[in-house]
Amino acid sequence: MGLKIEVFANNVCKYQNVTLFKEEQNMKKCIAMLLVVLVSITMFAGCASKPALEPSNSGDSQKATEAPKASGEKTGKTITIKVAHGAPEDHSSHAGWIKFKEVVEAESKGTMAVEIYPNQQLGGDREIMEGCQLGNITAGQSSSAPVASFEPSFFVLDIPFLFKSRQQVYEILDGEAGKALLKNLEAKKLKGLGFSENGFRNLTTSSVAVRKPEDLKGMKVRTMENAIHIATWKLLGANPTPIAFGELFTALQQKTIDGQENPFELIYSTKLHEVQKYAIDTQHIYSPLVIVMNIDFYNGLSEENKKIVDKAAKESIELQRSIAAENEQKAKEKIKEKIEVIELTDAERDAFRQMTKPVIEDVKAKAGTEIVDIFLNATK
Ligand code: TK8
Repeated sequence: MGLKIEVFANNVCKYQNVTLFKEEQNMKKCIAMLLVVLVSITMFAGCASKPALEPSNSGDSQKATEAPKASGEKTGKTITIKVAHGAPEDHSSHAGWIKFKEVVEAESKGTMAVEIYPNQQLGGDREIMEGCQLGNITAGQSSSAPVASFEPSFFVLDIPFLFKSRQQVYEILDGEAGKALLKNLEAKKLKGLGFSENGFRNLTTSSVAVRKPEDLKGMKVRTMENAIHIATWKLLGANPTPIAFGELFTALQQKTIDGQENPFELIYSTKLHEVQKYAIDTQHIYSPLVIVMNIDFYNGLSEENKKIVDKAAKESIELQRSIAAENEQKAKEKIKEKIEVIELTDAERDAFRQMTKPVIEDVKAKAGTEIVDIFLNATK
C-alpha cells in the first residue's frame, strides 16, 4: 500500500501539472494535496482490508463475514469456515463434513458457520491443500498421497500393504505416529485435524482379469500424483500414468488409460466401474483422507472455538469412518451387479506384496528412515 500511495501521490502532483521541485508555492500546494490524498487512502484501505466471503451454498448457515482477528477475539459477527473436498455428496466424506458443520454451529451457538463445497467445486486434492495453505479455503481434505508433495514424511503412508486392518489403521493414525505426521504439517501452514477414511485401494481394469503381477505388463494404470505410487506400479510391470482425479472418468471412458485404483466406495460413487470391465480386490494401499485447516485461521480462534473445531473434527471422523466401512461392502456388492469382481486369494495377493517390497527404499529416501521405522514397527 505504501508503494501505491507514493505512486498515486506522484500522479496527483503530475495531474495538477505541478512538478514537485519547481516553485516554493507549488511545493506547499502539493504537500497539502498529498496530505489530503494520504488521509483519504488510509481511510479507504482500512475499509477494504476485510475480505467478505462468498454466501454459503450449502444449506442454512448464516451469511459469511470476516475471518477471526489474529487474536481470535470475537468480532461480534459470524466466523465462517469454508470447507472444500473432492468427493461426491453421496460419499461418506461428505457426511463427515455435514457432521463437522452441525457440531461447530451448535457448539458455537451460531457464532461460527460452516460452508461446504463438495465434489471438486474448489479443485482437486492438490488445489484444496494449496487453498488451505493460502487461506482462501479454510479447511478441507485430501487423500494422503498428494499431501506427500507438501510434507514428504507422508510418503510413509504409501508403503504398499503397510496396514493389515482398519482397526490397526485407526490405532496408529490416532496415536503418536499419526500425530507426528499431522504436527509436521504445521510448518507448511496447515493444522492437521485428523485422518478420516478413503479406504483400502483396489484395482479396476478395462480388459484384463488381473490375478497376478504378470497380468499387468505394460498396462497403463492411472495413479495419483505421487512418486511412490508411480514406483510401485512400475515394480509390478505396469505403465503408471499420474492423472488428476477430476479427469479420471473421461480418461477411462476414452481408453487413454487401461485401469485405475481406488477404494470401492469412491469407485462406485464416481461411477468409475461403469467404464471398466473388472475390479480386483488388491487392497494394496490404505488411503486415509487428511483433514486440514489453515493454521493462521486456527491459531486466530479463541481457545473455546479451537476446542469446538477439535471436537467437531473428532466426531466427524468417527462418524465418517463408520459410514465408510459400511459403504465399502455395499459398494462392492453394487459393483458386482455391473462388472466382474475378482477376489484374490491370500497367496495371490502376497505375490503383489512381495513384488512391491523394494519400494520401501524409495520411501525411506523421501520420508526419512525414522518415520518409516516407527510405522514398520507399529504395523508388525
Ligand atoms: C478424491 C481423491 C481420490 C483419490 C484419487 O478427491 O485421486 O484417486 O483417491 O479419493 O482424494
